[in-house]
Amino acid sequence: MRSDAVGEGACLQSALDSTLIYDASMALQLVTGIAGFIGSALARALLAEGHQVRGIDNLATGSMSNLSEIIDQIDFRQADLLDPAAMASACVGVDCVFHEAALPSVPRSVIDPVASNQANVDGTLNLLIAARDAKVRRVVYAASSSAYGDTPTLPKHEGMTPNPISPYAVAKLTGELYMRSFYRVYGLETVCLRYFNVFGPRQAPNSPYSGVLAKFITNMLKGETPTIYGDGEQSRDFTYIDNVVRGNLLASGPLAAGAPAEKVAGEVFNCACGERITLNQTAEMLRGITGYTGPVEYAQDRSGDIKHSLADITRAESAFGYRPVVNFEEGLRRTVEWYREQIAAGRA
Ligand code: UD2
Repeated sequence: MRSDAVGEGACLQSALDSTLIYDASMALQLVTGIAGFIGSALARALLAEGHQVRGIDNLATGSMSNLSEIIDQIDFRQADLLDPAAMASACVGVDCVFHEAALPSVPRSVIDPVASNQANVDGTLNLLIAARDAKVRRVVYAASSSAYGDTPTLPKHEGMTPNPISPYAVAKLTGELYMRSFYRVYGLETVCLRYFNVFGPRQAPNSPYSGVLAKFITNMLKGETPTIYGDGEQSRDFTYIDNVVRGNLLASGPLAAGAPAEKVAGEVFNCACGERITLNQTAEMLRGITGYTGPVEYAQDRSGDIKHSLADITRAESAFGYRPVVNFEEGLRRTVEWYREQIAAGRA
């Protein structure tokens, strides 16, 4: 409800908003990377809002187990972003594309920059061409906070000049530039959400490229020693998955009362909590939540790593009412509980 709406006007506005929600729910939404932890969370949220959901994934880093509860309710296609025919077919009849598919990880891109570029740049371009040709209404893109690089200014705001360090950061930023280009040149509504270190249930913990929280939590719950790269004084604006899902729903358009095209198309928005914490502090907090009493190891810092990251989230708030719905500590508790259940059930 808008704060300036009162009395009869408020009822009318409420009815209009409900109509918009109902109409949008009839539409088909495409989630790329649907078997990943972000894509699958988004798919569950879209289904819960009454949408039809189609999803693609090449299963390079995603897992079908993330879709086990919803597989009967979605149109799942195992397909690669680099396959133009599969992308053209996936975009037919789609209202909004949520582009979550990516080859993540800074260190992976340092080892193999070509693979990062293929998946994150060539794949994104293929998808945009298919979305344009199918006359998709909007594409919401999972951009990355890594675009800011190591500029000393904190918090990072969207008006800053990008300064990517790793090949991964360059590739994700290039995806943003293509998003903006496709709005300017072809009129395809695109919105870039720069995610800041997303974490939560279903994030894969077992790869050398896994996100730090998935690794630390599973290490501690299993009584294994976590490794901190560097001195542990680097900081992150860790963002619980529910916040990113909320940001996507708002940025995608007529869902609820969010994001009219004139405010968001061709634009970039931070999607984060707006708070930062060091790895050392995080490890201490996790000791308290998990009950881990063992040591923490320190190792050589990673090439391409960023020291501090913190988002200014006011732009997304003023454009489409984004606000974090779950804070860091609560998100950490929920995530630990989820991994605890998985480990108890022999699934992690
Ligand atoms: C970057 C982006 C993030 C997302 C992600 C995708 C930034 C600030 N963030 O995350 O938004 O796009 O890439 O991959 O650029 N670390 C340890 N021990 C471990 C694992 C990691 O100490 O076992 C450290 C790592 O060196 C880094 C921090 O933890 O300083 C976070 O690492 P990460 O891989 O979880 O995420 P990051 O910040 O590279």
